[in-house]
Amino acid sequence: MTIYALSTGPGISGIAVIRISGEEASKVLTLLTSKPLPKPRVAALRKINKINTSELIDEGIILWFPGPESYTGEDMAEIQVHGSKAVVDALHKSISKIENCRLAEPGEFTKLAFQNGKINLLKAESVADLISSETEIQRQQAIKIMNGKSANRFNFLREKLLKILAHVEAKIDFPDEDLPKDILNEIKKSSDEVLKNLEKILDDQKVGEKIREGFKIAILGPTNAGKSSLLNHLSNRDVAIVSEIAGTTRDVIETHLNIDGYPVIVSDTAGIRESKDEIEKKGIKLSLNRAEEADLKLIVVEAKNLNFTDVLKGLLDENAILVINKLDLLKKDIDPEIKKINHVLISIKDNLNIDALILKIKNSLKNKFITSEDILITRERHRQHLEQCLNHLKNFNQKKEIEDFDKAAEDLRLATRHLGMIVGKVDVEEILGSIFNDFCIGK
Ligand SMILES: Nc1nc2c(ncn2[C@@H]2O[C@H](COP(=O)(O)OP(=O)(O)O)[C@@H](O)[C@H]2O)c(=O)[nH]1
Ligand SMILES: [Mg+2]
Repeated sequence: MTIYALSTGPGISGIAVIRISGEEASKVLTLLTSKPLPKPRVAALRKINKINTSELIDEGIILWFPGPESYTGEDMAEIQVHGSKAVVDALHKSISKIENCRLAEPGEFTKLAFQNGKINLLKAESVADLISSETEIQRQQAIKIMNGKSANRFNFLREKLLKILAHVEAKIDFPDEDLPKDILNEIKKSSDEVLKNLEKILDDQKVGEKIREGFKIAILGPTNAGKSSLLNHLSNRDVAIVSEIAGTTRDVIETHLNIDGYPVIVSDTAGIRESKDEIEKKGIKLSLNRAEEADLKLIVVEAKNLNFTDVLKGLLDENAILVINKLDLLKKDIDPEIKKINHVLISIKDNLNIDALILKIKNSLKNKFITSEDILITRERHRQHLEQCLNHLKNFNQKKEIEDFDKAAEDLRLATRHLGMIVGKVDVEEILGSIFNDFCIGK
């Protein structure tokens, strides 16, 4: 099958690029242009006609990438036309009339690239991350992984395990021969080293995942404290309804922000209070769930009314900033006990001290995002395989002491397999779907 798709974003644009991959790619080009193929990888200006007629669709640049030196490893072509819906539709319709050609599925080009051995799984994932990166730190992370930063490390550790496995299997094949002392020592040294490496990689405060998914800030507090006002102020637009009626916000409202290059997801939540209203109660439950998941909590209260309920007290931990709002209404000084808590006094109405609050948020972000060179995990998938690998390796380390080589070898095989699955060095059909389904069509 030959696949085709618009690879640039939909909508009006100067140029739209349509990619074609598969055996019929050359035929598509010759049928659309009624001319021989251009030289490989050299741009050529061509008139592009509807199939089987001489009716012009548009004039544009075509590129011919014979396989295997192409992104997917198959024969590929690119057609650059003007980026209008009508031009793209006409071109798609023409290509669809050619035998064995169909529209690509989401992520199918990159999936082919992986299946044809052009890229590994980590690179495929990082292509998706780069495409969806919104902030500088996300772009930097995606490009590092695309360049093989984590694949090299995981492959290096996997090679070490494979070497140990070779020794252990030799022992199984020749049970009467004792493994020489120096080889046993080497096995111990190597497996300890891999184990330490894995533990270090896993001890990463999930920074890679936070960068990819966004740092989660939850705005929490009693009703009417100004939580929705704060969300709107931070987002610079009216995202949530602000009203003096207590209990206005019931659902969780989320916005994505870019604070100094850090990706942040801020969620405004229902005010926490005793309520008899079923819907409001559900909203409050959602608020408390958000509080649990959040990397940072902004606990917003009114300056004039600082009665902390037990629930609020429980939320005020080291990952929380107490935001005392409506400073404009405050006539006297605040309670010295409260002053001891990490807090900031603001007035959203009069725009007082908001800068100080943003600075506090930024500092908290910086502390959480300290990126060491060792951040290799960017998805839960990687973490799970690494944890499994670590567990099997620990089992192996225990067993080999008692010379139970058969079982030890099985643990080692499983450890190696899990490490290989991160990069895609084993049969990975079952995880392919979950990765490539996140892509958009044309990638
Ligand atoms: N005086 C004063 N009123 C504010 C301030 N911030 C918000 N409000 C008002 O407080 C009321 C409740 O605000 P809202 O953002 O809906 O509170 P929420 O229930 O915590 O989401 C609204 O009438 C706001 O205009 C402030 O800094 N000073
Ligand atoms: Mg609200």
